Amino acid sequence: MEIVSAAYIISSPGYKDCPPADKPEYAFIGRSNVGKSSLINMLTNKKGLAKISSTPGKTQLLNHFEIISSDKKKWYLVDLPGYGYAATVSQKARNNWGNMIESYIRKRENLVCLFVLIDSRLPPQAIDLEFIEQMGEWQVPFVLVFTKSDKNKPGATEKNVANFLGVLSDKWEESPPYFVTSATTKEGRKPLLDYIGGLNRSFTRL
Ligand SMILES: Nc1nc2c(ncn2[C@@H]2O[C@H](COP(=O)(O)OP(=O)(O)O)[C@@H](O)[C@H]2O)c(=O)[nH]1
Ligand SMILES: [Mg+2]
Repeated sequence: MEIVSAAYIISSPGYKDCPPADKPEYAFIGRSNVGKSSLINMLTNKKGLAKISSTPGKTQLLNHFEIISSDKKKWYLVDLPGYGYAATVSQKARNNWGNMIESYIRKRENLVCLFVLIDSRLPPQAIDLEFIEQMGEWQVPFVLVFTKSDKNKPGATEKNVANFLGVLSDKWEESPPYFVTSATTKEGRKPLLDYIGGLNRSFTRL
């Protein structure tokens, strides 16, 4: 599958404000700066499509992009506001984030797959493990995407991925599906698009 066109639609303050839930939807979440916006630009081959923010945790909006792919399907990509804030972000803003993300993730009917982005350079981080734990409690399936693989020395990505999956296996019977990506080298682009293409084929109209 290849992306034919990608367009920014709207930024919504909450799930109720999102565009009609009439197409399959894929959302990206993860720590601020993990590479969510860069991944969307890499997948769509459009450099400025999702804004690459230099002020982590500032934007608290759900950003919808409408995609048309070579198989003539229409679907949404969503750039979600990240977790893990600068110290300057207030408790109120953190609670807002939590409420907004919980309603979006648990109520958005057309959400086919939640991609949780993890920095491939780091050992397992508590903040990511906590978020994943929360997905378990909500019984929301997810897929992992290990980002920024271009920044690793040979072997380091594999080691960090294995460590991360190892920690998850203490609590989960099955490992989640995962991808390794780089917005710079475009590693992982085709596997990720093909995965979405497969899910789009099995999406039944709401
Ligand atoms: N080398 C490299 N840098 C990346 C990659 N993905 C993101 N970045 C950089 O990491 C920073 C944060 O990226 P951004 O997409 O804004 O992260 P977001 O906050 O999760 O949306 C930016 O400076 C990006 O250029 C990647 O795959 N490789
Ligand atoms: Mg971003």
